[in-house]
Amino acid sequence: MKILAVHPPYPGAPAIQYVPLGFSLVLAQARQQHDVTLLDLLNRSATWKDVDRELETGDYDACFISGFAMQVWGMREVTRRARTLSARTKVVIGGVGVSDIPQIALDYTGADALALGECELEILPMLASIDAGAPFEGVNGFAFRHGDHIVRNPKAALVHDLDALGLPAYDLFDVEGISRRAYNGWGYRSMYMESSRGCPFRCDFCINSVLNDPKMQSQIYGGSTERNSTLRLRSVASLTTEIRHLQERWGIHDIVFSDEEFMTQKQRVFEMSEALKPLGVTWLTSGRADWATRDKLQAMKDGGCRGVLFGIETGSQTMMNLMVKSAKKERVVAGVTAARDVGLGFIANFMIGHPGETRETIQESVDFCREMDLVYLPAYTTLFPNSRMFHERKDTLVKDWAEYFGTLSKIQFASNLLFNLTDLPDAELKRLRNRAIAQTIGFKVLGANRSRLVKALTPVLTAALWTAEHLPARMSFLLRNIVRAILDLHKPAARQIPPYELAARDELAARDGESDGYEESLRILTQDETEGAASAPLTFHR
Ligand code: B12
Ligand code: SF4
Repeated sequence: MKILAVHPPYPGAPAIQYVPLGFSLVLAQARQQHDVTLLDLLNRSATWKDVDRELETGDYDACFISGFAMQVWGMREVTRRARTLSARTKVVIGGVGVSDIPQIALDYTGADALALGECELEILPMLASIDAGAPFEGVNGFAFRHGDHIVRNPKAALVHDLDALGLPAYDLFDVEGISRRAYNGWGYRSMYMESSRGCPFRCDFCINSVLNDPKMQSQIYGGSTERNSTLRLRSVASLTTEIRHLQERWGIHDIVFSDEEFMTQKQRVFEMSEALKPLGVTWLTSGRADWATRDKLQAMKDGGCRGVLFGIETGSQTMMNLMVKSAKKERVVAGVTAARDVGLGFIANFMIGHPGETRETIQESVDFCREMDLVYLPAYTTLFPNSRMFHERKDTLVKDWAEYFGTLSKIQFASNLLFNLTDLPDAELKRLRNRAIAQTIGFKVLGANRSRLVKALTPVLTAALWTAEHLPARMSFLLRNIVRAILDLHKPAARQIPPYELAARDELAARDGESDGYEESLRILTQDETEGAASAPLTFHR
């Protein structure tokens, strides 16, 4: 069979570029028995014209599309084109943007079927069902259109032996180009890699609040499902083989582990750090600051780790509790201090605007950052599918799915307020965010005890941040780079690494003005709006 795979763009953030691991594992399964052609619009190696040409001339049996919530608009666009240009092609969508909202996503995109989460082992049976003329029937892990209703098959079993999956289909992607791009590591030749799946926690804005909650699982997927997202580890041998492959084939010398939680498994931290040492790669991973201890961080540093991405989210214990973080502030402080002591860099990720956020809790985050010598650069808490927060609020907040997905795809939500989930007025939340950033920059530059000076300068910096938000993208990047420079200058060695968004500046500048799929996507989105398919502005019920 012939399969066209499409990785849709995220027009709101063209600097975000990476090889999607879940999708490339799915494609690796498919091509064991079938021909797979990939068009990668997110990473700018294909355009909408390529999509049209392939659909028109390729005579594909199936079209696979994958993405996060920001790419669901793109899924609809691909499906729309497939319907016109290649009516017989079965369109199958998957990825975290859609996997827990089968009815909504199939209605919105018009696709034929949808993957209900992890499903590598069901890919070949699914393709066989299309070939046999009974598409998706009896294949676990898929919801599909049947006449005028949606059939939801049982969820697929989790993959327990990750080693058995083999290599992701890296070579379908432009690894050469992507690995050099800033999003994957400033100045590194870097690739993402999966060393584990799952996380034992249930933070309510995260996918694991759904995967680790049996009630939510049965509500969303029905029938019997495995009870949680079960932490599954790849063997060190399979990891080192994959790293050697990446080194030999593409000269990769830096790995970003896509693991959700690296810190809770102590022995694993030691084992991995030891195994990575002789490979001569640098690496980055994610983990909870409250589980970071000196011994783990030291082992990581000795093993070549160049930094860890701490999901701190907030400096307020009240907010940690409301987010169901299961974290104690003292332990977060201890983790960040340990990273500083050991001299290991870290990215401190923060959010603002989670339900329950108030003036006081924002001030607590500022105070926390002041004490810890951190800059507070929070992303607005965003209502994404695949979280408890989303399922609890979607019916009251989202009035129109076309508006929701259209808007998500064209904004950089970290700095744009999509939904105000707090009781604060929108303008005040935005002002408090800018003021909080400004204050922590002030304390960082002038010193934590220079309250008066910081107080005097805060309105100026806040106004500058406000102005930056209303300036063209390039100017706002300039401002972010000033923040980046401040973070970079910080001593001692264990500095707060700027978030990805900041690291991606040159990418945008270099590509500015290039005519490719992104400009075309923005044009189609605007056209959608005028035709009322994704009309702005969003309307919210509160
Ligand atoms: C690693 C990671 C990243 C990496 C991606 C690395 C990579 N190379 O893939 C990077 C750093 C790039 C990243 C970026 C972001 N991320 Co992220 N990320 C993750 C994380 C921790 C793991 C993803 C992963 O690899 N999962 C494992 C794979 C195997 O699962 P999977 O992707 O779901 O794929 C399986 C199935 O869905 C299905 N499938 C997938 N596609 C398809 C297609 C077809 C046709 C079929 C049949 C099946 C299928 O089969 C796959 C294999 O079983 C997840 C959390 C999570 N558990 O998913 C968050 C997560 C995906 N990220 C999230 C977010 C919000 C972001 C950012 C916006 C953060 C930011 N502020 O920059 C950006 C946006 C990127 C973008 N597309 O625009 C959210 C997404 C929310 C949503 N519902 O869309 C998640 C879910 C975290 C959360 N909040 O819970 N992320
Ligand atoms: S610790 Fe991180 S990965 Fe785990 S549930 Fe919380 S946010 Fe998600």
